[in-house]
Amino acid sequence: MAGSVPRVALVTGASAGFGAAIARRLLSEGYTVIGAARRLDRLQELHAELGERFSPMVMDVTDPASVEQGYTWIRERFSGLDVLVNNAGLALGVAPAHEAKMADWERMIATNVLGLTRLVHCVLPDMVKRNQGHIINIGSTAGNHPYPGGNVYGATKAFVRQLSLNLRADLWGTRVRVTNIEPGLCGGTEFSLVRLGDQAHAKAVYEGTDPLTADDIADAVAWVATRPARVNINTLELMPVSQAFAGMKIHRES
Ligand code: NDP
Ligand code: 8X3
Repeated sequence: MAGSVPRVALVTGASAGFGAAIARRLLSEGYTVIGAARRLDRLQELHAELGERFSPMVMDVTDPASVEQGYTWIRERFSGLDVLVNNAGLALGVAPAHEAKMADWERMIATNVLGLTRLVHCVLPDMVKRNQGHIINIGSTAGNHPYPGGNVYGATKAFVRQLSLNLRADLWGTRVRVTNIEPGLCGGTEFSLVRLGDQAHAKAVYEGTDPLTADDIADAVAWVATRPARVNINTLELMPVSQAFAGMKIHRES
């Protein structure tokens, strides 16, 4: 669009998986994209691929100073942030609750709950002041449907869903939008490697399935972001066709 000011998006967790795909997709939609994560080498590779409309930013969402510093950098360079994609997140382990490591629970909460909330708290006042902006959180089907071993990971994503809906309530009367995107099984990212710790177990998660891809999630993000300004997609849950609700389990004593 000749003469129009480019829209600016911050994508957290841009060094891999969904985040990298979302960054690519938003660039192709005309956005200027800041891609944040901890691994600078990965972000630099993306910068080399995507060019000058992509800015790599080292950010650890669990570190308040790192988030504040990153957002200050954005404020100094751009007139405003149009889209925040709160994507950085992780699952650690699939052990039942009584065998899980407290350190893993703490890290998931620090990243998926506190990190995401910190970003929201940082950007929201400016979005309200400008009366525009869109926060797109990446939740999960794990926040809607319990499963064995999902314990704290699923709980963090339930938090993300409810926070997203509650933000909508508080933002009534403004033009600021909030969406929670809730993907199910999705392959081709580092999610299962991070969760399970080795390639063999990670690969086994997807064997014989036709999972969602990171590009499917990027499509969903681009779609919600490009709806007319009057439209707010509250939640968007996606699953691969090969995944469905498998019913309640009944334990029978023999
Ligand atoms: P990946 O492991 O491929 O990517 C996760 C990204 O998060 C990486 O870029 C990583 O970057 C970043 N990240 C992790 N911790 C931090 C941190 N403390 N600060 C900043 N960035 C961080 O996973 P996916 O792309 O698959 O997952 C992305 C999101 O989607 C997550 O929130 C996940 O829970 C959710 N999700 C994933 C599904 C799936 O099946 N794959 C399904 C539903 C939801 P770095 O290590 O460089 O910091
Ligand atoms: C990731 C989807 O089913 O592995 O959030 O929890 S699942």
